[in-house]
Amino acid sequence: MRLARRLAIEAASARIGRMETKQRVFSGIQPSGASHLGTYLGALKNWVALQDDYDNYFCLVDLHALTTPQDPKVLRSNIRELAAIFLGVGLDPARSVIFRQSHVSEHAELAWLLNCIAKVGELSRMTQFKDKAQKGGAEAASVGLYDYPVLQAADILLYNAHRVPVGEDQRQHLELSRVLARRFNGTYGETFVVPEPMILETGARVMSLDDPAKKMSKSSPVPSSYIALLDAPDTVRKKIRRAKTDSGSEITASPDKPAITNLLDIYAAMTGKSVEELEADYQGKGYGDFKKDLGEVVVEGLSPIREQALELLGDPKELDDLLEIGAEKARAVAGATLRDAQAKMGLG
Ligand code: ATP
Ligand code: LTN
Repeated sequence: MRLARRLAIEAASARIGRMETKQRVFSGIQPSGASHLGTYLGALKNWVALQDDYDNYFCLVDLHALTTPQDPKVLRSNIRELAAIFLGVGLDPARSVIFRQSHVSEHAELAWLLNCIAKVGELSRMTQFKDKAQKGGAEAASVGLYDYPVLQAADILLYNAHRVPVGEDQRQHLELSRVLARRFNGTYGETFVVPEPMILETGARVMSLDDPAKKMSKSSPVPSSYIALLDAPDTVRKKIRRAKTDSGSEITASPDKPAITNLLDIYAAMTGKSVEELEADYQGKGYGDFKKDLGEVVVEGLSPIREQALELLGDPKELDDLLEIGAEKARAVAGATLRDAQAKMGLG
């Protein structure tokens, strides 16, 4: 069975090699904690939908995860869990290259080259760095956290990706990748594709369940603020039942009702219905009815993913093998781009 799967992947990889006409997509997620509904609606769901139309590279960015303190044992298990989630949502190793960043050393090597053209002023303006560094005091933040966006640019540019499907919070990082690609090309000659962000209209910014002013985040210390993709159905129902709501009782989206607006957005993203349709469906009904239905919608959407991921977690060897097959394919592309960049800078 395992062997059959591997052969199928190999055959598909030969097909991937012939797909030069397709544009390339690259994106990544950190194995730094529980992947949640925001990650799913802002990124993963979109990745799955892109698979047939693009030449896809999807990466577990484990080097990025090290920019904040990680317990090695927990990190190891988070990496496998995220790999299981990648496959559980429907990423298909026969159509997409799925791999770990640390298995392809070119990521760290290109990051160094790009470090030498990135500017301190640019990195100091990154809001994610400012927010995260603020939590423990900027002086104590790691140099890795500061340099995070340069490693992200290296990820994308190594594959000459045309499109990068991410949530809204990544817009600024992507802009830096574009700036670095243009600067490198302008200084050393045409080398990198300048990537375009791909940000969905619905689901691109899922907010926290306990504070609709903050994005749903896996680094939140409050587990009830996010719905983890592996949460049991009853936990999902309970978290939604307890989610913060606004004053008043109408189910309508508006800037002065950020909590119910967020829940309506989640409902819309999970079902494909528009927020207006949902407002009409729930006219005259209360928060209780709405939350009960939303709980079922989310449970129904996430259950197949959870079941599939839990099953895959029962075979860690298979997950590791799949990631290694992906890394081999990624190295071939990344190696060629790195050598080109090195040569252009005078290292070749
Ligand atoms: P942290 O919150 O700890 O910074 P994160 O969840 O933002 O981590 P990743 O897991 O690396 O970081 O994000 C993976 C992808 O999910 C990115 O494309 C990101 O834009 C998207 N994403 C993350 N959180 C949300 C959210 N709340 N709404 C929509 N998209 C999100
Ligand atoms: N910073 C991203 C994760 C990430 C990424 C990438 C996304 C690292 N490298 C390359 C797209 C392309 C985040 O979502 N937190």
